[in-house]
Formats: sequence, structure tokens, C-alpha cells
Amino acid sequence: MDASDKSQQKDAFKKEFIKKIEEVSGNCLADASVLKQYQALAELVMEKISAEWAQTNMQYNKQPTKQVYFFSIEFLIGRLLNSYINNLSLEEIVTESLDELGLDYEAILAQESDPGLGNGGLGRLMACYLDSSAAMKMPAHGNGIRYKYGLFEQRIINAEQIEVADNWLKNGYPFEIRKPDKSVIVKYYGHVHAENINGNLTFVHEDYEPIMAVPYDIPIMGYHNKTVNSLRLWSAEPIDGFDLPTFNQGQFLYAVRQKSEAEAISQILYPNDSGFDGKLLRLKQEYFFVCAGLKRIVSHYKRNNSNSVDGFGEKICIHINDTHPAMCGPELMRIFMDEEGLGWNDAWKMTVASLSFTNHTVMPEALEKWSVDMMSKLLPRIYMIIEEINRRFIEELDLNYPNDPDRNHSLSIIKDGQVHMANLSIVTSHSINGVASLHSKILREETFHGFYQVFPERFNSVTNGVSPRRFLMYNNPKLKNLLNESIGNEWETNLFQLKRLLNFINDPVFYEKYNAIKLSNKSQLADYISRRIGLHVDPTSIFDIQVKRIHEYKRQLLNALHILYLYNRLKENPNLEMAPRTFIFAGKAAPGYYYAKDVIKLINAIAELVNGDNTVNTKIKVAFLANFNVSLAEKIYPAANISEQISTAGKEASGTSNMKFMMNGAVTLGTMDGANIEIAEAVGPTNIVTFGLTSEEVSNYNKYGGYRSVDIFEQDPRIQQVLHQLVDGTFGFGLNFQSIYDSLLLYNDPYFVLKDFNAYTDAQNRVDHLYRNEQIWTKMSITNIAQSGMFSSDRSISDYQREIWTVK
Ligand code: GPU
Repeated sequence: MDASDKSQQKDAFKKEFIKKIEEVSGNCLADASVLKQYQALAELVMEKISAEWAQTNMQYNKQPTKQVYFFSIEFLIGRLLNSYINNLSLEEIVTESLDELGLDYEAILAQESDPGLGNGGLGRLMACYLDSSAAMKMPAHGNGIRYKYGLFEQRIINAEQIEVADNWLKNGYPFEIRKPDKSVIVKYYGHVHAENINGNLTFVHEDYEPIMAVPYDIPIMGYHNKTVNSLRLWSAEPIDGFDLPTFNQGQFLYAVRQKSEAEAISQILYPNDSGFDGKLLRLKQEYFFVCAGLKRIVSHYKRNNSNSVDGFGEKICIHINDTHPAMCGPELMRIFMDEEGLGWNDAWKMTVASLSFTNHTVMPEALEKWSVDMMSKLLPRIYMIIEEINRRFIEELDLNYPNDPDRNHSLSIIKDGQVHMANLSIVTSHSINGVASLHSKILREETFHGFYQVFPERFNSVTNGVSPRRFLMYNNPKLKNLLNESIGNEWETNLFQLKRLLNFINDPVFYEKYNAIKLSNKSQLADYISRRIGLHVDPTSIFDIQVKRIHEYKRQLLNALHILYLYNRLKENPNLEMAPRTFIFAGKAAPGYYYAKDVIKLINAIAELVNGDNTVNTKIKVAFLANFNVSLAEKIYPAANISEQISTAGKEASGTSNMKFMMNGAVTLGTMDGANIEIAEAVGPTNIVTFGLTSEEVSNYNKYGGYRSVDIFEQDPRIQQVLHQLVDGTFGFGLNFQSIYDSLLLYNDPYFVLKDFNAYTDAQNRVDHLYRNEQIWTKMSITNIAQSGMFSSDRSISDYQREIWTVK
């Protein structure tokens, strides 16, 4: 755009903005708080989106194409304002105008609450997939729960995690539209009986407890392409006075209790990541968004299809994100049979054609198994249908594999008083996929091997990906500019084009510019660290970062024990030759996961010890940053040198932070696990540092035994020293880490921390040597960016389109 065009647009924008400020605050610009500035900007942007949103919806209705719906109990979308502004190509107009008005764009953006409607990778993946679908003009929408309280806010007090409720809606949320006219009723409890209506056997659900599901829609905007899809989140409310049997004054308290019981359903996100705890309220949540979402999808489909569900299986893809939405299978069957009058076989064909399932973990404790007793009482009709699905499935198995009761038992959906949700998902879906190639292989060969024998054609693999808009372009603008000036901007819509960077792989001028940007990003993070925790860290030190949920299998403990060992070495020899390092951690532990909370305590205790010791703190520092969330993540990746991806091999289904780090030029220090393996293939062995047991070795130890952690302990004096320090009063706050000590020795170290310790310290030494050669390190770093194209979620979405949803 030419200069006079631009200045006209800016003038128009400023006028609109000042008027909006008056509307939302009743004040003139000079008296409006930053919060009001944010609200005004958000509303203005929302108005601009709405026109394109309506247009996209009209197009989808006019020319019904295949529509995909992601059903997920989590959507970790992060802040949206800056993404919207960039996706609308308004960033220059907005930032320059605000600047000319004397306002601070960054401060305005910081007013937005970061919706914590997810625990970690699983929920963030959904947000990246929505982002990519819109970027690729693909009709795909999200369906989930509008939790009133998102994931707790984490504070660190005396080294410990303290949880504070996350009231993200307290100032209102400008990017959602409440649609009470699209509310639906969800039915719990009651009884089902069969009735003969006009000669047809019909199942009638009576005496149920009705809950109202009210949808809120959030626009999901494509990149510079005018496509706006929808994320629909459901909120639970009591049925309003009209539908409730009229109550007299004596029933008032009952009505109030009803109200809070109804609202409880969408009150809070369960804070467990990769863990199942079998609570009734969670089961209510799972049915809640499944039932409400499907009801709306079916009625919308019928509206565009002469009031018939014919062809639903070919036109509508219901994608279930892990097993939390597994009741989509029986619920679709219920709708097709009880509401649409189809017979079992027709309903079944459409259901299986429509459903696909992604599994996200092989950890046995995460596999959902609901008690038959609970499920049959809460959801009598659904349970009935699951029983029938299972009966028919076992009947078919008997036909194909006669006299094989072991197989029947192992694949049964219902057994030992429990409903196995993964089995239900597999039987009701035409596709089952893992999230990285190793993970999919483990699903086929171990976790779901029995199902793989029966349905080999259903098994697929799609490696996860991440949004290059959020995790490269918008959070690392300096790098984005350097890329544009060096290789043009085609990479913005086709991330594989980053390969062109390989032309600069030996270019000293490029190196210099690149390293200046990395340093400046590190300085920004250093400032943040100093503001938040008062710790001064050196931006020229290696930024060695592990950020993710705290979990035994992710082995933050291995990282922590290595730091303690390095501390011991430096105490012995303060002149030890090494590049100074800053170890940075962030992540939340589930509130009831005591072991993980002890690990947080240990990291903070080590930080206290190291940072306060003048003989070592010029060489190493440790920072634990509280309250890891999407916004903090965006600040961290651009500043990283080392990406710690050190899970016990075979346990991390994919990992996605590994990809976000890589895109920002961090070098992976990792085990051969999840997507690390594919990163290693993409960059080649000289551009990654790998170590440790392979998943096969881990699996063999688990199957056949042969690992004794005490043997390692007895042979390795370094390990003896650090483990003693856990319990001998080394740490302040009177802290003692007996539980960790016991798990490593008494309970034989189930995640092979001691087994991999030596390999990890070797790998850390290699990292130190590589980093000290600036030429080599820069080359490694740039190669990682250049090869990160395949980890764009745009690539994942096109894999799903081609292989699973068969959308053109
Ligand atoms: N994952 Br199951 C979660 O974040 N939460 C869960 O409850 C389950 C899995 C993660 C995997 O641990 C991670 O490896 C993967 O990259 C991510 O899902 C997305 O697939």
C-alpha cells in the first residue's frame, strides 16, 4: 500500500478506536485505562472479523462441503488478539496508529487473559489444528467445554507449587458470542423403556435430569485468507423456568441447589495431564459436550440436506481427540436410531464412516475405564447402546476367530465391571492414529495389537505439528524479518520453504545477523526472568530449557540431578572449563500428583543452592518460571539454545514443544522418543544431541527384568553423592527428598533415570563442546530451523485430510 493510502487507513482506524474507547469506558482516550484500551481494540477487531465469519458460514451453507469437527475436552487456544490483528493484515496500521496515539501495544495485549482451557500438549494440539485448518481454508471446527475456571494458576512459594483459581472470565471475554437460541438439553439419569410406537420398537428415556447446554462461539481465523471457522464451547446452565415443572416456594432451595449442580458441569477443567481419575463429574462433562455438539451438528446437517441424515457418514467427520469424547459413537447411534428412526445397520455404517480417533498416550494409567455401575446409572440409554455394540462386536469376533475366548476378553469393550473407552473408540471409528511414527508403531505392536490384527486397515499415523504463525512468525518477529529478507516470504504459507535457509548455511554475514537476533531474544527473556523472580542471568550463557508438564516420565528429575552433579564438580573445581549455562524450567504439576510436586520443590531448592553460591553462580544459574502457559511459552522458545526432550524412550507419544523449540533454532538434547526421532531424521545426526536407552531396550527391561538401579548406584560415585544430597540436609527450607530417593533406589527407578544418567552427562558434555565452537553451533541452529517445515501443523492437517477424512 502506498504512503497516502496508509495514512488514510491509520486516520480512519484512530477515529474508530477513539469512538470505541468512549463506548466501552464512558471516558475519553486520555482517561481510559489500559484494560479499556484493550477492550476497545478487541471489540473493533471482533467487528472486522464478524463480516468475514458470516461470509464463511454462508459459503459453507450454500455449498455444503465435507465438514470436520474436532471433539476435544481441551482447547488451549492462548491469547487471540495479536493473532487476529496479524491474520487480518492489520498489524502495521494498528501498531503505528496506537503508537501515534501514545499508547503501548504490548501493554494492551497483556491485558488479555490467556484462556487455560487445557492442561498441555493435547489441548494445545487442538488449537494448532484449528489454526492450520483455517489457514488452509478447510472447513473444520472445534467442539468442547467452556470451563468457567481454566487450569489453575501456579505460584511458587518457598519452593513449592501453590494453586490459585484461574478466573479468566472476570473481565468478560470479547471473542466469544453467546448463542442461547442454539441451546440444547442434555439428559442424565432416569430410566429407559421400550415402547411399541406404530409397530416400531422405540426406546423412551424418562425421569431424567435435564441440563441446558448453551453454546459460545469463538472465531478461528485463517492467515490472510478471509476464512473464519468456529470453536464452539458449551456452558452448562439449569433449565430455565419455562421448562422446569413449576415450583412453589417450598422448592426454592431445591431449585437453587439444582442450579449449582447444573453449573458444576462446566465449572472447572480437571487438572490432570495424562492421568485418569474416574470421577462422576468428569463423566458428566464428557457426555455433556458430546451430546450437545452432536445434536447441533445433526440438526445443522439436516437443515442443509432436505431434513434428512442421508449421506451424513460421507459429509461429516467427527474426530475424537483421545477417548474423552468416545461416547460420540453410542450417542450418534442413539440419535440415528431413536430420533431419526434408522435401523441398527444403517446407523452403524454412518457412525463408523463419520468417526475417527487419535490416541495420545500409551501410559496405562491414562487409559479411561468407567465403572459400569456409574455409567449405566448416569447414562442409561448410552450404556445400553454400548452393550449392544459390544455384543455385536464379540459375535463378529466369534465368527471370524472361533473358540478364542482370550481374544474376546482382551478386545471386549465391557469387562470386569468397566467400560474400556479406547476399545469403544476403536470399534466405532474407521481410523485410529498415533501422533508420531514410533508411537503409532507401539500402538500397532503393543497397546492395541489385538485390534490391529482384527482391523489392520484402520490403523494410521500422523505426526503432530505446531502452528508456525503462533510459534514462529508472531512470537519471534525479528527472526521472521530475517527470514523474509533472506529467503522471501513463501515460507509463510509453505513452511517447507524454510529449506532455502540451507543456502546461508556457511554465510558469515547471515550468521552474524542470526546470532544478534538470538542474543536479543535471550536478553528479552533475561529481563523477564529478572522482573519475575529477581534473578539476573547472563544472556550470553547457554539457555538450556525444559518446559512442559511435570511428570515422572518426562524426567525433569534427570535434568535436576545433572545440575546438582555439575554443582558438585564446580565446587571441587571452580575453574572448570565450560560455557556458562542458565538452566530454565517451567511447568505445572497436577495438584494431587505429590511426586511431581516434589520434583518442582527439588528444582527450586537446587536453584536456591546454586544461585546463591558465588563459587558456582558465574558458571551456572537455575530459574524456575512460575505459571507456564501459552503466553509464557511464546516468550521462551525464541530465546532457547537447547531444547530438553529427555523422556524415558517409548513414553512420550510425540511431544510438541520439541517442534516449537526447533522452529526457533534450539538444538534438541533428547532421547530417541516420540517425534524426537523424526527431528533427528530431518536434521541428521550432527545437528541433534541424542542419548540413552531406546524404546526397545526399555520395553525389554520392563518385560524381562534385568535392571537393578542399586547396581548403577553402587558403581557410580557421582550418583551416590547426588542421591545422598537429596536426604542429607544439603538444601535450605529444611527440605528433604526421601520420596525421590526411595523411588530411585527402593522402587527400582521405574523411569530409568539412573540408568540414563551417565549417557545424559556425556551428552551434556558434548553440548558444551559444540556450543563453544560458535561456527558449529550456529550451523546446527540454522539447520534446525531450515528442516522444521515438516513440523508445521499445516502438514499434519493435510495428512489428516488425505489419509483419514479424505477431504479434497
Ligand atoms: N498428552 Br493422554 C497430553 O498432553 N495430555 C493427555 O492427557 C494425553 C497426552 C500429550 C502427549 O503426552 C504428548 O506426547 C503429545 O505430543 C500431545 O499429547 C499431543 O498429541
